[in-house]
Amino acid sequence: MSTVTTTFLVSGMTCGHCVAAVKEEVAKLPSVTEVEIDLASGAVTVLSGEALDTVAIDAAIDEAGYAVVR
Ligand SMILES: [Cu+2]
Repeated sequence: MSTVTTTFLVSGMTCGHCVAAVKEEVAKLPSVTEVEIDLASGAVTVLSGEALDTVAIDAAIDEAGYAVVR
């Protein structure tokens, strides 16, 4: 199985709780195997078995209470 790496920026995260909330929602997306988040920059790196749907990513981040920077 190949691994797809998706990176994007999330605004509004200020502490470890924010990171955990975003991580939890992103981890629910189909085929996601790993989620790395850098709190300082807001950079989110997601490893998944299939390409992730941009709309689904936006919805997941929105669900967590934050916004993707586009
Ligand atoms: Cu927080």
